[in-house]
Amino acid sequence: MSEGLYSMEAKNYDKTLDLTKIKPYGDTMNDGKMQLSFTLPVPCGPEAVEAAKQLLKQMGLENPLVVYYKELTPGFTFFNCYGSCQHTVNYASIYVPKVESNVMSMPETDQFIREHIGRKIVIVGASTGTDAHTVGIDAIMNMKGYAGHYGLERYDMIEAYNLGSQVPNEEFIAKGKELHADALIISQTVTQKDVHIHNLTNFIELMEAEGLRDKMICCCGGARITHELAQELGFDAGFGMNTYADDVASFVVDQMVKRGIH
Ligand code: B12
Repeated sequence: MSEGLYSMEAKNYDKTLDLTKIKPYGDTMNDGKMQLSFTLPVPCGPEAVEAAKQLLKQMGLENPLVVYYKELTPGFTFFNCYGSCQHTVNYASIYVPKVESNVMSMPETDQFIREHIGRKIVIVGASTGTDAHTVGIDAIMNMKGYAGHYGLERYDMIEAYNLGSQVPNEEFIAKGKELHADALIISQTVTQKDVHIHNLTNFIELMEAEGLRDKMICCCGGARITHELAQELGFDAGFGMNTYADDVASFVVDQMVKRGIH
């Protein structure tokens, strides 16, 4: 049964919380209150507000309330609304595959590498294929880091190489080989037309063709990447939103030790 810390805390102060039937929380348990924002392609006015309310009712929201509306441009109206959701979800039955490793801080990871691997490890990263988004891979790799988490370049015991964006898989793998990478890490942001799936699959195929797949730890990440998807595509791990250098560094060093890579 999956039961997060917050749910347990909530349970302590509100006995009406049933984890097999959860619904949105507004200001009292089980009130179902949700906030929605959307645009309708109609002129701003009372008819637009009524249309928004009818839509909310059809979506199963009780007591629909439009709390803000504004003309975006003639013929289009933007809304902020509230309503009470009547549906529930069985939180207790949820299972989500996720990266299982003990997340260490930067100094702990450096120390772990010194003790268990005994040399600097090499991690090469890029946003590959046609993907031009760099902010994700920079967040993981840059010296200054992201949201209070230093990037891999800051670690004493990691040699980190950030190749930037739109790096073809062939070039990325060749660089990994040249640098004797222990891990290759990829960022993928664009998922339109499943471009990320095609690109990540092509990467794994090339790695296998070169006989490198078992020699390097392969991870991917991005807002729409899950660990489950990454594993399905042949990666060792996948990291989604709210992940940081600590997560991938801990995973890589843990795997290296488990696989006896020194
Ligand atoms: C900035 C931005 C751009 C900038 C990018 C500039 C740059 N240098 O990166 C520019 C303007 C160039 C751009 C272009 C495009 N963009 Co854009 N862009 C964004 C935007 C606003 C923010 C993305 C971002 O920087 N997030 C912040 C970072 C820190 O978050 P993150 O990437 O999720 O990274 C975190 C985690 O996911 C994880 N992570 C990420 N990578 C990795 C890798 C590893 C190994 C690990 C461990 C973890 C990890 O760690 C990070 C920190 O927690 C988003 C919308 C949004 N608000 O998210 C759209 C968005 C991503 N873009 C989008 C699109 C469609 C495009 C274009 C295709 C638009 C177009 N038609 O031209 C082009 C892309 C062209 C191309 N060839 O790639 C869509 C993608 C939709 C989809 N599902 O495919 C979005 C979602 C906007 C939207 N709602 O439509 N974009």
